[in-house]
Amino acid sequence: MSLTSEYTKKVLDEVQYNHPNEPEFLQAVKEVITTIEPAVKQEEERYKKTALLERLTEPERIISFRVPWVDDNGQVQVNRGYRVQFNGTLGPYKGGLRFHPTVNQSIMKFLAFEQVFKNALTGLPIGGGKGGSDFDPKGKSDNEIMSFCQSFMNELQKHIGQDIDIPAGDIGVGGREIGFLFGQFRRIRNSYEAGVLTGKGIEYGGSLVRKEATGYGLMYFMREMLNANNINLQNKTAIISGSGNVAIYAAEKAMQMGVKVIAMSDSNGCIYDNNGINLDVIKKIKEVERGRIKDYLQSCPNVQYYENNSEIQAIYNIKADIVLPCATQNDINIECAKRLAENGVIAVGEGANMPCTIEAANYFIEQGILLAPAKAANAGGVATSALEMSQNSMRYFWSFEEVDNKLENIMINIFNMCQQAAQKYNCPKNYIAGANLAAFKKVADAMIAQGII
Ligand code: NDP
Ligand code: 2IT
Repeated sequence: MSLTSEYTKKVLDEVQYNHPNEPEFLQAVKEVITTIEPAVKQEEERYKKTALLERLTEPERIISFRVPWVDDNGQVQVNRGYRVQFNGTLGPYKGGLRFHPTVNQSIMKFLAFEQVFKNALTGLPIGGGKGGSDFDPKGKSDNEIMSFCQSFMNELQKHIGQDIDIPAGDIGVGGREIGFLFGQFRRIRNSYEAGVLTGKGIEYGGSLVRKEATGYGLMYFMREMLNANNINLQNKTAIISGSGNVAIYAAEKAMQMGVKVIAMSDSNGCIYDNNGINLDVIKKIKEVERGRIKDYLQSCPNVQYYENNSEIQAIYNIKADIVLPCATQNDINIECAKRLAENGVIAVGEGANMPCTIEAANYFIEQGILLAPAKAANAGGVATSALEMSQNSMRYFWSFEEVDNKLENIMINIFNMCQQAAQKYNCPKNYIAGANLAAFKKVADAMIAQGII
């Protein structure tokens, strides 16, 4: 798809010129600008005059800081921390923290940029932000994780608050890390500001269903998308990349919906069990032992394990009806997309953020393979984070069923918004365009209402 408006072309050129070393950020911006162009054209003069797209693609603030900490050998280590406060028009900045050695400014900016649109789709009052560090939690002791989290929070606490910016988890940040971060925040501030972080433990202000929310929400969205195309999930097979928080609870809900999950992975390789994966074993390995997916063979020796050793990750060679990329960005490139299409995939649901390259996503749409886009399909996590904030403000909590019902309704609404926007702009099965158009309209209107900020 090429741009036809002078204004969108100019903005995209400028972003490319200004950030040549930020490929992930450029990719995310390019996808949004190309798909929202029809809406931009309708109000081009107004957007141009108010530099709406220039403001939309420039973060309000980027914070980057040193994180020194002491390892178990007494050696001082230094990492880099970030918080990108991208757009606070709809509410306080909201978005996760990622701890992974690949973290850099480009990845932080792409994630924060996407979060602005995702959060708009939830319909809840949250702006978009993201943060994290190049710290690698793998192989670290609990003591090292705590030492790092405390040092990270010593700096981050200057920039967050329940009405300012509310971090949560992402890759490498789960309940354990949020606990250490919250403890340090509380200690420094000497105040119990429960709503400053989400994904907290249930015993100290966390919400039921937050742990499950991204994966469950993904499957609620998938069900709606498939229903709208007269396809039933029952008895379909699925492969799920990753075996972390999103992958595990996508698998759990998929199984509850009658789907047979036959493969899951981590960055080393995948397990394949044609009889269906035993999720209890995966939970034990990943949530309790923090082990590798290969360890699955110790409990279930008769399954296949394939190491990743080529451009296409091993899991994507397995034939299935449904593919749920739930690991990381750009997992599925064009070669991988073609392989999946050859294998007869019906639908792809993006649990991870930007797991498909632009070429791969366009290829799926051209081939009539249904694609549930990340900004919409994985919004259940942040939506439930916003429900956690509501409960913290009320100093109250809801039951599992109450939160789950709210989550389900939010995901149904998000699907309907994507579908309606896609229809309105004449691209009926392009839910990426639908998601971006619906979210853009909301953020743009609010930005204009708030003046030149
Ligand atoms: P976790 O840390 O719990 O799990 C990440 C999983 O992805 C692990 O299995 C990990 O394998 C795999 N993975 C990570 N990086 C790579 C890589 N470079 N190559 C191959 N595999 C990799 O993270 P989450 O489940 O929370 O997050 C997964 C995705 O979902 C991310 O894209 C995240 O941004 C997105 N997301 C998360 C939400 C949440 O609420 N947590 C909400 C919305 C989106 P290994 O152990 O080998 O590294
Ligand atoms: O990418 C995401 O939406 C998340 N990691 C969840 C963010 C949140 O604030 O719950």
